[in-house]
Amino acid sequence: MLVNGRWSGEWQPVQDTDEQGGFVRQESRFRERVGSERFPAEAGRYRLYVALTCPWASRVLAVRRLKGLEDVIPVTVVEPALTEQGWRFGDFPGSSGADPEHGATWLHELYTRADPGYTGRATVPLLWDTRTDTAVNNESADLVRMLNSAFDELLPAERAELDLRPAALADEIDRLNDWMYPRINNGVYRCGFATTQAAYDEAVVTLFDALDALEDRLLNEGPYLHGEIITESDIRLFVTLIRFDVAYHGLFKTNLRQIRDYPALAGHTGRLYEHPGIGPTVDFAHIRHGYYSIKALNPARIVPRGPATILHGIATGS
Ligand SMILES: N[C@@H](CCC(=O)N[C@@H](CS)C(=O)NCC(=O)O)C(=O)O
Repeated sequence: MLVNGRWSGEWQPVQDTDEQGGFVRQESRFRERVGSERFPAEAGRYRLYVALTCPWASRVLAVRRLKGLEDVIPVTVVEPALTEQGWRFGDFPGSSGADPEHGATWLHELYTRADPGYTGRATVPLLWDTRTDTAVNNESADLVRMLNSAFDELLPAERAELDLRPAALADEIDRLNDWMYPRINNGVYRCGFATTQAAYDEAVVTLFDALDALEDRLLNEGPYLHGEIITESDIRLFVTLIRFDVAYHGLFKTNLRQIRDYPALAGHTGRLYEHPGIGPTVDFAHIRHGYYSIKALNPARIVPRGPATILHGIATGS
């Protein structure tokens, strides 16, 4: 990570732990908004830096595509494997090559450009303002909301009208998001990055209890988490579940069941994967290489070949 603007030590995944050895994720540092006076909505002005292995970045990418913002917000994809200095720009298939704005080698160079005294991790997603050459926001929860509405004036009516958090459902969406985050989205990381047996045991039981609850919810109230329309909650769930059988089940030891064992969750994940606004943002090679490059969990960094298919038939390209 960066300490006072300088890279220190070798990259390692565990950010912080609580007294029980449980994984604690750092708070995002850049929290400005497009649509403010400082950062007005403009086509081509902001660049989104992502890793395709990363679920947080991928939920922003899915919203970008669903809203039709590809030409408004250009994207740079880093290489999937985390190096000793974190995310690196390069030529892995599906990555974008060199950083077009600064010719940086590592993403952390952008963090110190935005804040020369930055202390913390250099994470994706990161929204960058090319006009003032600084970071706007590195919190995917904010970015999902921003892309849902802040650029609407630049979009044709049917894309502008697409609302992943309609006012009538907003409270319910927030409630479900807050419930899913610790149990499922961050829950898989709490399993994988636990540093004690007790912390892992607690996380894995909580995770599967939550999956069981969502299976029931979808069976009774589906096809989507809030009924008939796709919302932010569905995208948040999807980015975790599409990685589950490929990465988390093995590497993170979330192996009580697979998503393919849950008919409704598998159906939900498959349906979103088939959606032209969502499926193309998924890259299984990046997911596999990204997660299995984490040396602390997989010292020889061998990338497994399987599973060849997930969810009753989606090929993962191994
Ligand atoms: N709260 C952030 C978390 C982002 C995050 O943790 N991204 C991971 C990849 S999945 C990352 O960039 N890790 C690099 C590091 O830990 O150094 C968000 O949701 O945007």
